[in-house]
Amino acid sequence: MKKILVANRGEIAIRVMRSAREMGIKTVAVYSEADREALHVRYADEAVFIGPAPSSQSYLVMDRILQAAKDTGADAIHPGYGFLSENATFADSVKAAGLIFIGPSGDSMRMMGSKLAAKATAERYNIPLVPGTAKAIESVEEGKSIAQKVGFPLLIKASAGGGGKGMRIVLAADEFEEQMKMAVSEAVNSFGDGAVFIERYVGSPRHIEIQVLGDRHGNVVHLFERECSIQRRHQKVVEEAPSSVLTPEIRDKMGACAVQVAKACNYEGAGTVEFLLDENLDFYFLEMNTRLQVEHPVTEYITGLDLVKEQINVARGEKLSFTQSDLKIQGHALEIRVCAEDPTNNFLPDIGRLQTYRIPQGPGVRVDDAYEEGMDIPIYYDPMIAKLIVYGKDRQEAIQRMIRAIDDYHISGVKTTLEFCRFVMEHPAFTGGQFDTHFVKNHFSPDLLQKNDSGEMELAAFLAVKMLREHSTPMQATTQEAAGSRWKNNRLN
Ligand code: MV4
Repeated sequence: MKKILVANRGEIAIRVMRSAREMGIKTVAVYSEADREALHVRYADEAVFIGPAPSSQSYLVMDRILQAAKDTGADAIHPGYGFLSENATFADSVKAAGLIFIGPSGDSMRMMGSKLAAKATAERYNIPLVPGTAKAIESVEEGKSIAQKVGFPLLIKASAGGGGKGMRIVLAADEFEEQMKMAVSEAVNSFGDGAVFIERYVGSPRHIEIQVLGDRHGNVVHLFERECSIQRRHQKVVEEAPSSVLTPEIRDKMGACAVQVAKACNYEGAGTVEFLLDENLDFYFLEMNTRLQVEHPVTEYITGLDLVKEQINVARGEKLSFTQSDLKIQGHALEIRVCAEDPTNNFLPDIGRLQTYRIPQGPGVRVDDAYEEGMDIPIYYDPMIAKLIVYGKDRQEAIQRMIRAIDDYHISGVKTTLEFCRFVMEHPAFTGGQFDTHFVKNHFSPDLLQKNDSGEMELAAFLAVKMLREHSTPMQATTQEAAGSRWKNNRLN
């Protein structure tokens, strides 16, 4: 493998290119009209323009991307996450064009893309599933009779859904028919596949996922778990590894189940097997994500591995260079997603220019981003500005380091989720490890931020200093920048 085209943008494109460069592999970026000045374009050895800003006309157009690979002589394509990363047709087309797809086969993706096929496969290997059905419900009558056995509340889920899409809760029998009809029509409209199934509703679950890695020779290992329970509307906000609740026994069992799921679909590359964990610490297989995930860095920190390098190695046909018993959890890692959203206004996306943008540094701090001060956040894509990842010898040190890193992160011009993430880090339910997927709904309200808005305090102090300087010694504080940096220095001294 000599040249990789990265079919993505933003932080993940740069993340992939960094590993490729360390391995002596050239990189090709693709970019849309909105990304002419983007950092992933500058970071790559070459870049190819692929179309207008909307991703449906650029990052999602398979032929454009395949043509760009052909034109630049790339011999492999890395899809990143999102966009075409879980598109089985794309994986097949890359292979058909004589290129290496850095990821699983189209067949593995198809099997796991169907939640029903995935559940049926897991069932054959005696992997625990939430009580319900691993078969499509054929009629309202059949559904009602299964619902009576499963009990209420229950969930109707779309087989082609995932990540929370196409899910409906049914609280009692008299709602079943209406909810099932809605679920089916939604599934047809959104996915072109009306197959639905039933699961008992787990009321207070934690979301735990296991990172797996497989090679072409049938070897599969797991790289332990990530806990992603702190989320909002299915958007993860905080991720950590290891989970604060898993015992070594549950971890081993869950890991073995995840490896089994991956083996059952001949999985090659990096993938993630998702589980729900209930209050009794019983776990249930939910689905498998057939891509590198946003939160992969926490796993990299606790295992010392570079997951992109591992993906590249197995895509070249190499055997995994380690076995399960070589792997050990070391320390604790946390990740927060720094998004251009206003946590005081229902997390409304905020666009605009990064007037100030300074990232935290120091031991155990990693920032995966694709922005510089002065850049605009484009409206066309994900509002994530950066991922802030920290590592510590234990969970407490990681939390304290995260708070320090958040305080060292300076962003102005757009509203961000930084202060909200700081709130999470200090909340007793989080520090005590007593939380589930309802954390944000149960513990957060915007007024809790405003009370403690150090950003606003800083701005007030900054303006006061600026006014003083402008009135007393105008030559010393000519720009906001200069006044701002003096204020920071004052504080440090
Ligand atoms: C569930 C559930 C409760 N019971 N299934 C949402 C995302 C998708 N992967 C599965 N999801 C859920 N499935 C049963 N039987 C609750 C959720 C769920 C959830 C899961 C993980 C992380 C966040 C979540 C937020 C709301 C609901």
